[in-house]
Amino acid sequence: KTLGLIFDLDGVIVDTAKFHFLAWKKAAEEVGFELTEELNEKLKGVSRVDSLNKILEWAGATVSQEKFDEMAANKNADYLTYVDKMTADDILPGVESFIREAKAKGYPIALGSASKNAPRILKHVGIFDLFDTIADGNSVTKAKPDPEVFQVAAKALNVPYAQCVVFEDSEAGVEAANNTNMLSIGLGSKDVLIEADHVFGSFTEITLEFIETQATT
Ligand code: B16
Ligand code: MG
Repeated sequence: KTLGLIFDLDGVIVDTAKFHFLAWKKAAEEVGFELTEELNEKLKGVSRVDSLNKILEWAGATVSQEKFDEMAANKNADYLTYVDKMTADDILPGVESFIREAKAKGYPIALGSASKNAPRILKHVGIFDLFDTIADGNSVTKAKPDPEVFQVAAKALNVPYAQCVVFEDSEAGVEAANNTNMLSIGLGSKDVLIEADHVFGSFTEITLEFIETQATT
């Protein structure tokens, strides 16, 4: 039976969280708030609009819709200056070879990310062509932990939800996968990703054989 493999982007394929952090930190300064790395953790996997709403809430600030849109646009422009400097060296260890091996075995591959910049990032690091479909912030209306983004990916791959495997670094993403009966593989800390079916520190520790056994039993 076939398996659909769905990969999150930030934290799974590349570490763009550090660039989001720098850009949000600058945006937060505009409303007199200092964004810490600890608070930045809460922005992982969260959409651009929801991230700005959280920051304004932490800052105790209210802004007009016009200012809100301007802040979000400036943050994104700032973020893209970092993205545009990315190269193949920014791909996280082990993930590209894992995808290539899975592709060689005929498994369909999808991206399932909250980012609206996903195609641009994948093209920058040179692996856009490895994906059969891209489900991202432009394809959905509901954010993780709603499973919409993974369901859109599975439908495009034409694989039943129960035969899909999701690779995620965020709690919301793991929850989203679990909410639609997909196998959830966490990338990160076992203490944080407690809901994941399995957790690994990095892709260098994951074998395709292990995923095949877990997904078919
Ligand atoms: P953009 P993922 C998420 O990516 C990031 O983790 C999150 O910090 C970011 O706000 C979100 O994408 C939206 O990104 O501003 O580029 O549309 O982990 O879902 O791949
Ligand atoms: Mg992520």
